[in-house]
Amino acid sequence: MKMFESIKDHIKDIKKIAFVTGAGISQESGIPTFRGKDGLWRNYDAMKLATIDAFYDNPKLVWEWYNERRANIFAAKPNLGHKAIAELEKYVKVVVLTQNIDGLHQKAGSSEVLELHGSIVKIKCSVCDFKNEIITEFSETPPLCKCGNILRPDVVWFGESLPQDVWQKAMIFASECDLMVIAGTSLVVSPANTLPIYAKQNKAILIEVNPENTEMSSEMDLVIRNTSATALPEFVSMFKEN
Ligand code: BJW
Ligand code: ZN
Repeated sequence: MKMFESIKDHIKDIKKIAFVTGAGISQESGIPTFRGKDGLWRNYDAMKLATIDAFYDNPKLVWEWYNERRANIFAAKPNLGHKAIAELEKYVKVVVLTQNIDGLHQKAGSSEVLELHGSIVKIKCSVCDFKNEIITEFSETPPLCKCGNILRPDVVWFGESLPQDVWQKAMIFASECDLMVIAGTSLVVSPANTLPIYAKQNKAILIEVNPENTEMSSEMDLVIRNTSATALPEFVSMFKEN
C-alpha cells in the first residue's frame, strides 16, 4: 500500500472517480504509444498521419496504418491496468474518459467508457452523414460510401471537433468527480488535457500514473512514477479494504 499511502485516509469519502486515460495504459497490452520512440510507423510520424489532409493526400497509406493497428488491437488483451479500473466499479462510481480508440476498457468490463477520439472499429463517410457501427471485416483500401465519397475511420483527427455529446458528458463528469486518475497520457492534446482542470475546480484529488513527467505533473496531488498495470491494481486494493 506504499504508492498511494498519502491519500489512504480520503478513500472512504470518495464517491465518484474519473479516469482520464491515454495510449500509455494500453502500452502493456502491446499497443504502441504515439509520442516518443513508438510514435513512428514505417518511418512516418504518426502525428502527421492523424489528419484529414494526410488522408486526402494518401487515403491508402492512412487506411493501411489503421488496418495494421486494427490487427494489433484485435489481438490485444486488456492488461492489469484496464482490469483494475473495471473491478473498481464494484466499490464506487467510475467513468472512464479515454482518448484511446482500442476498446480495451470495454473488453476489460468497464461499463461507462466515453471514447473522446472515436473508435477503430467504426467507419464514417468523409463527406455525408453516413456512419457504420462496429465493422469487423476491413478491405485493403478505403471503401466508397453510397454517395460516392471515400469512407474513413470514425476517429478524431487534428483540427476536428470531438463528438459533442461525448465531450459534454466528459466535461460534466470531470466537473463532478471527487477523484481523478490520469493514467498513460502525455496530456499534450487538447481538449482532453483540460479535463483535469475541471476536476481541480471541483477540488477533486488529482493522481497521475505515468513513468514519465508530463506538463501537468506539477498540478497533481499525487504522482506515481510507475506503469499503469503495476500501479492501478494497488490503487483498487485500497477500496477493497475499505
Ligand atoms: C505509460 C506507460 C505505461 C507509456 N503506463 N503510462 C494548432 C493547429 C491545429 C490544432 C491545434 C493547434 N494547436 C492546438 C491544437 C488543437 C489540437 C492539439 O491539441 N494539438 C496539440 C498536439 C498541439 N487538438 C485538436 O485538434 C483536437 N480537436 C480540437 O481541438 O478541435 C477544436 C479545433 C478545431 C479546429 C482547429 C483547431 C481546434 C483533436 C485532437 C485529436 C487527436 N487525435 C489523435 C488520433 C486519434 C485517432 C487514432 O488513434 O488514430 O488522438 S492524435 C493522438 O494523440 C491520439 C491520442 O488519443 C492523442 C493523445 O495521445 P496520448 O494518449 O496522450 O499518447 P502519448 O503517446 O502522447 O503519451 C503516452 C503517455 O503514456 C506518455 O506520457 C508515456 O510516458 C506514458 N506511458 N507507457 C503508464 N505502461
Ligand atoms: Zn457518404
